[in-house]
Amino acid sequence: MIDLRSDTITKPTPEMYEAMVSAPLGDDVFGDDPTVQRLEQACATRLGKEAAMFVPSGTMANLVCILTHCRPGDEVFVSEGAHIYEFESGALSAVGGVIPRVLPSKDGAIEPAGFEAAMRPANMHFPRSRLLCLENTHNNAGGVAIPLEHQKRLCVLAQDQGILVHLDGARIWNAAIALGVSARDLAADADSVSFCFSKGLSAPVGSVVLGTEDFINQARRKRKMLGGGMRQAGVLAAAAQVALDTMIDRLADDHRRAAMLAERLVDLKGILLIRNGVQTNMIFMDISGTGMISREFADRCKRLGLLVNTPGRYRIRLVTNRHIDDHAVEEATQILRKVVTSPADSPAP
Ligand code: TLP
Repeated sequence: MIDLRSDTITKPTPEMYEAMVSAPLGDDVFGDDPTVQRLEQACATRLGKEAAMFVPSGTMANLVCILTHCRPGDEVFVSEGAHIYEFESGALSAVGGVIPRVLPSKDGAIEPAGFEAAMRPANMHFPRSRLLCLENTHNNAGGVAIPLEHQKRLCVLAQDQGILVHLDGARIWNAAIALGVSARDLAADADSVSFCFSKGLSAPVGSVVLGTEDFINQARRKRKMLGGGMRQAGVLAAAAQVALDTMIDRLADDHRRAAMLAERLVDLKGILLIRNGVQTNMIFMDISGTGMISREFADRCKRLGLLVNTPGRYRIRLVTNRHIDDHAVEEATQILRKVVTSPADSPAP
């Protein structure tokens, strides 16, 4: 089975398994797991932030940041299609009690003019505009790497208004590679940043939250509140450390293979690539021209040995990852070609 559903499906490397077995452990809720501490320190140094905190998932990372920055009733600005808004079960409102405000965006990048227009004068009728959430790469826009200059511009606008900035950098390393900048640069203007070890970096579990020491101290309480305090978490942090130390550069291979696959799909009948020029490891396609809905399309792919993601009625997402080599790209192309050109030949589920 060729699995293009996500980069989250990647399995730990042998080196990760070894590190997990031999990691020195403590109780991280007491703050004495040396492997977690080492990882947090390494992440903070690498991203140029004062402190870091290991968390079980990207969703918890985002939620902890929102809870730490905001109080109920606050307004949080998000881009169209933001993961925080679309794919986290409404946690920001359900748990955080904040009001999301979706800003006009182009290819995942919030329009500065739209952000400015959304700013509110101080008035007790309004919610308190508190936090701007950025996402880089922007998943739902197509794995788009938002240019550093654009991000900086938005951060300046936010700072001028006393609005804090959180960067959902679940795939910050993909963004950095695609843009040719450092993750440190991308993180520089944000008050909090999160990134994931369990996506293209292939660790089995875990994300990290970064910010000032004071912010992270407050965030630790929120993590505990959400049930995210983990005891011998060094078992997981050990694998995440290997991810951080050894798995970043190879993301370029995923990007190359996504571009290669996209190239082969451009002229497939009934398929429209949602963004021409795939920038990182994702391809989104509109398949409405095939006469199938995405569920049906995905089922047919599966019968032929290919797993794809179905983020919308007519939307299919393909994500390259460490388990997809050049040969798998060719095979996936053949399967997609078959599904599109002779749907009747690909057995219905
Ligand atoms: N994204 C997953 C799905 O939830 C869609 C995926 O397969 O891409 N921020 C961004 C930008 C993400 O893409 C994700 C996961 C998260 C946060 C949440 O991470 P987890 O899954 O660890 O909670």
